[in-house]
Amino acid sequence: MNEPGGGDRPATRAGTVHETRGGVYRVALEDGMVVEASLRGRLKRESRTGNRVVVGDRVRVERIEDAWVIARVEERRTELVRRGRGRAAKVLVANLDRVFVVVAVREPRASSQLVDRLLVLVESGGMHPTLVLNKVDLPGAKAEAGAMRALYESVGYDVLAVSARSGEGLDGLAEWVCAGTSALIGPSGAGKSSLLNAIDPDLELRTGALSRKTGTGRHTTTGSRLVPLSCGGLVADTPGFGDVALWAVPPADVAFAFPEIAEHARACRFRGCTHRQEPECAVRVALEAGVIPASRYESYRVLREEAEAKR
Ligand SMILES: Nc1nc2c(ncn2[C@@H]2O[C@H](COP(=O)(O)OP(=O)(O)OP(=O)(O)O)[C@@H](O)[C@H]2O)c(=O)[nH]1
Ligand SMILES: [Mg+2]
Ligand SMILES: [Zn+2]
Repeated sequence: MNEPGGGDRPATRAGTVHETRGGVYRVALEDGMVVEASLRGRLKRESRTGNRVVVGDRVRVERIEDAWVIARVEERRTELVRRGRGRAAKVLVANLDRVFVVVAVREPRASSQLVDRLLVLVESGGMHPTLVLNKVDLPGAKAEAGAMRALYESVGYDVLAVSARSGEGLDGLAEWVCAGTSALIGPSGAGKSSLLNAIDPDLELRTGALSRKTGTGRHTTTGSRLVPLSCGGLVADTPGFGDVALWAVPPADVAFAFPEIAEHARACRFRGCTHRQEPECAVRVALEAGVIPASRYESYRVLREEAEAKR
């Protein structure tokens, strides 16, 4: 519909939503022009019922008199969905090529369960994240990062150990974020904004101090937006979150979000094996042989039970 030149409607132009703020959508058009648009009536009604237009959405806009209107939203290739305890699932960013799960190895130290929750969140959205271990400049953090790297590489993740402060490992991260569209997610205070500033000092994203009382971040970044990097590439700096719950993930799908469990599950005797007490469970055999790390299996068990309780 509404292809350029066709019909009596005005021609529409393709673009990508870079920022949303109170009903105003900043859209970058394909020729580099940036316009502020509102939603056409039907889309506006849909957005009130939860079908929101988000950052990263590919849209078609048209000019009506001197205003721009989003006439259509293209189908999404991927969705990064936030699922938190006690809240409705919410799409944060659409059409990402890559997601980085950023955690600090110290200050605040991320538990393996938190890391697994974040990885699972991304996997359940159909993407395979890269794990970024930040703050390796802190005393003792290198050894910690080394152990985490070994564990997560063994189950199939790319892992980067970096420091926004010392610049260590940043070349590796820059190589990834300077191409395509990516997002950084992770708990508040992990250093997501600091990493982006270190890669591209022109960004001047706001970064925050850690709370003295809790040692965690204070949600310095609010709202998501896509920012163009001077090296090329678009990146979403998202607000920190660590309260990930598997809202609305069918229990049987939880295993698929753990690549190493999914791989062994194919050899289980029973088709609907939950990998807990069934006989001839290939997952438990791999666990006992040390092929599946105990912490990963433990996270699987906890998340599976959570998903079952939500039914
Ligand atoms: N030692 C050290 N501190 C860092 C590093 N990166 C970030 N920090 C500090 O960690 C704190 C939080 O950094 P931010 O970049 O604001 O963290 P964020 O992940 O963007 O947090 P939210 O926006 O709240 O989600 C700040 O005090 C930073 O200076 C690092 O590599 N090493
Ligand atoms: Mg931030
Ligand atoms: Zn099994």
